[in-house]
Amino acid sequence: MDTKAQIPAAENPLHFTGLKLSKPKTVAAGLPAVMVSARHILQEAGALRGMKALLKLNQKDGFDCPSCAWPDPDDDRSPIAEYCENGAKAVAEEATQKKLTPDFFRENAVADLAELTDHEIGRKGRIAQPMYLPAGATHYVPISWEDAFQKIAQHLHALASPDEAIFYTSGRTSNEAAFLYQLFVREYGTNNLPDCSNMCHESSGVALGESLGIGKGSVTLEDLYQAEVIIILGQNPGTNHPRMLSALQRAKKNGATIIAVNPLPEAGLMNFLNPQTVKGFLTIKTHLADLFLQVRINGDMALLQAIAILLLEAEAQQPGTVLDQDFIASQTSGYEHYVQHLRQHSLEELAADCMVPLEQIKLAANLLAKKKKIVACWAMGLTQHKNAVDTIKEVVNLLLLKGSIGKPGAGTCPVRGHSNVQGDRTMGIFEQPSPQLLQRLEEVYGFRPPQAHGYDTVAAIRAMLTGQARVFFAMGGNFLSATPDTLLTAQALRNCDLTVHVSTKLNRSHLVHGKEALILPCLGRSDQDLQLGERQFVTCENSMGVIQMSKGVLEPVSSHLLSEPVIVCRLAKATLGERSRVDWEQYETHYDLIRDDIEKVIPGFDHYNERVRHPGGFYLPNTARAGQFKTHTGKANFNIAYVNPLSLTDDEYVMMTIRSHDQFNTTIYGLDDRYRGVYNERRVILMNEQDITHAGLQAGDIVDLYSDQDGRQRVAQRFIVVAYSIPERCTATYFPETNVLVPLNSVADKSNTPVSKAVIIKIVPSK
Ligand SMILES: Nc1nc2c(c(=O)[nH]1)N[C@H]1C(S)=C(S)[C@@H](COP(=O)(O)OP(=O)(O)OC[C@H]3O[C@@H](n4cnc5c(=O)[nH]c(N)nc54)[C@H](O)[C@@H]3O)O[C@H]1N2
Ligand SMILES: Nc1nc2c(c(=O)[nH]1)N[C@H]1C(S)=C(S)[C@@H](COP(=O)(O)OP(=O)(O)OC[C@H]3O[C@@H](n4cnc5c(=O)[nH]c(N)nc54)[C@H](O)[C@@H]3O)O[C@H]1N2
Ligand code: SF4
Ligand SMILES: [Mo]
Repeated sequence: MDTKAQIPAAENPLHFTGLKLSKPKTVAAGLPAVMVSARHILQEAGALRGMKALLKLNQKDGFDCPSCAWPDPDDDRSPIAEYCENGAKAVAEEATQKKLTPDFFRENAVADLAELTDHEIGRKGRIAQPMYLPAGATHYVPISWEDAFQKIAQHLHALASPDEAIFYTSGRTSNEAAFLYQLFVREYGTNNLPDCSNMCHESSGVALGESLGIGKGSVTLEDLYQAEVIIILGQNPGTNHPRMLSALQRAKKNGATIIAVNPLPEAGLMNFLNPQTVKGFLTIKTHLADLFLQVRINGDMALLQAIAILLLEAEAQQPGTVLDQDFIASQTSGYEHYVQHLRQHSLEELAADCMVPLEQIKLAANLLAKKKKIVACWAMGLTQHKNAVDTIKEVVNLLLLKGSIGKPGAGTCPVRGHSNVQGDRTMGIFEQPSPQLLQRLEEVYGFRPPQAHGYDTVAAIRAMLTGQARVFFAMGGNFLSATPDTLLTAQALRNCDLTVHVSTKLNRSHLVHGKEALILPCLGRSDQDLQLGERQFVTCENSMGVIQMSKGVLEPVSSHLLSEPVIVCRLAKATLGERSRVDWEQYETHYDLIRDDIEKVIPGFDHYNERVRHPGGFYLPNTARAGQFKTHTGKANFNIAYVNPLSLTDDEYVMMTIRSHDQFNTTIYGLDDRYRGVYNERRVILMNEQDITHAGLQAGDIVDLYSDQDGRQRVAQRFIVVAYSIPERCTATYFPETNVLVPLNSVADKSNTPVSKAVIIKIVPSK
């Protein structure tokens, strides 16, 4: 095996960048956030181009923020700054004026580029024209679009079955591109449509689908504003959904109580200085969490069960005042069984298990007892665990006890990651399509889509490893770095005959490639998209099910870029030719025509072209929001699950892989994690002070991390020990540096999501 390319590609260069530490912050945003936004914009896009983009970011006639999926306000928006620091960084990253010309690829061998850190790779600029890596070659060379599509078509035709190809999607892809992409892939003949959701909120989709009959959250922003209690579990909104803090601030002003559940006292959960208000500028902060429960990693289920027991006890003491008995009787199924199940547990055991003092759990139960309008928000801290589906159902159990679903001010709020990951799924990017979707495609287009389910992300890696899949095509994303078990994924990609990436920026997946490889450069969200001289817009669905238009404003950095919808149309024409029943050519001419057909296939999009032109867009129908539960029982289902106590040997720790403040997934904007007080370094492991002493270590020591959960030894070398406020036996490192330690076969039950928040590791001083 080619070890030279493999080690840096998989593990990143092992040198340090110079750690500096400060006290972790207890307040998020404020002036530093404004300063950092300005710095990124000026450095990358320049003042004029940067301002042009920022003034249209999240405006009703502008473009949707390419960063997270947090919704824009339905009502008034600030005309000059309807975004946060990390939205600005995402725009700076995309709007950069630097570009990678053919000269760049001529001067830099693939193996040399793989030696750079992700941060350095990202700094290089936008990809400016299609590039091709011939078999055995060391450098990418320019290729025409036409030849690129022909090459892909030849490879796809050469496969023994369409199921030997894999078509991945990352969640930035617009509804229009996603719809065409799944249409092409299904007409070609496979359901191999894994996506980033498989690593992200899949567990939420499964849990909510089974318990409430719809795999999406039920609340709107208005519900958050009206909530009496908001519980935030396993989420770091200050970094990953910063404008959620403005919504929380508004909810607090209306009287809401906030309970935060997290192993880390994240600054964004504690206090907020809103840089868009006078008070924020005068450094008058809003206190956010009224109660912070510092749960151990994956202690959430035990905590939630303990709270439920306390609520049942309170109801027994004052019947009819704590639980919503009418709702439970008329709308739910499985209550009796659930109560019996809870009776088998003792509060003391559950408290010990989640490592939250019983007194604090009682405070939480008291805050909930007399309240009727509760919203539960969560993200990766719940979804990326072995028992994630059951833990999320436990959150639902709590809401059901309180009748807190399907009414104003209450419900589920799984906060989505990528800006259009929810929309991509709505458009049919799913390896397990519903029979209804397949039937509609057949009725509208007249071809019979494949019926068998395809590969999700983990299954796709396995299929490439065993040679069952030979062509890998990615619509965005960075598959190598985002997936678990980096060395195995590298091997999987190298096994392919061809890897293709539709991308805006260079990333590691272009450098760890199949025998041949292609990079197809596309327009980003902020770029103007002209077809036949007319400016086009695309549409996205945010975390609360609002469909909105997005119209880029910037001059593209290169005239060779194509939009994602156009790339799909041309690829489909090259691959399917005369055989296709779809008029791909017309879709390229005007995106209204794509939307007309989405309306025919996907429910909820009536009068799509008309309604999406209304400022602010429209809400998709949501059965759980409307209080209807389309489950197999026809009711909202209580779920029964057993807590898994943490069992570790003396030298083992649980590691969660989390995001720093200066990254968007595998895109590394900078080396600081400002709120946590970690500067200029990503190779750190956050540890409890007692554990550091117990392990015979000292803060500042350099350690190697080992994981051998399944007998296969994995190592991530050279991390600096940082003492941090985190429960004992729990540790934290940054994704993607430690993905090399996440076992491919360590996945969540039912959702098959890699368990990236609970990797069992050993910590050994570096030699
Ligand atoms: N700036 C920026 N924004 C982003 C992203 C980004 O990388 N950068 N990524 C986007 C994407 S795709 C996503 S999915 C979201 C991710 O948003 P988050 O889910 O907020 O991201 P993570 O950093 O993975 O943080 C997980 C949080 O859960 C906590 N946690 C970990 N394990 C547990 C546990 O067992 N129980 C509890 N209660 N808490 C736990 C961690 O301490 C951390 O605070 O953000 C989106 N937005
Ligand atoms: N250990 C660990 N692993 C994780 C996670 C974790 O918490 N811990 N989180 C998981 C989660 S939640 C997610 S969502 C996945 C993310 O997995 P991915 O979505 O695959 O990864 P990203 O880093 O978001 O992808 C970034 C790349 O997308 C490309 N890109 C950016 N914008 C565009 C665009 O507009 N169009 C196109 N075509 N390409 C574009 C750029 O080339 C950029 O390099 O990672 C998962 N992996
Ligand atoms: S909260 Fe998310 S979507 Fe909104 S501006 Fe910030 S990064 Fe963009
Ligand atoms: Mo995500």
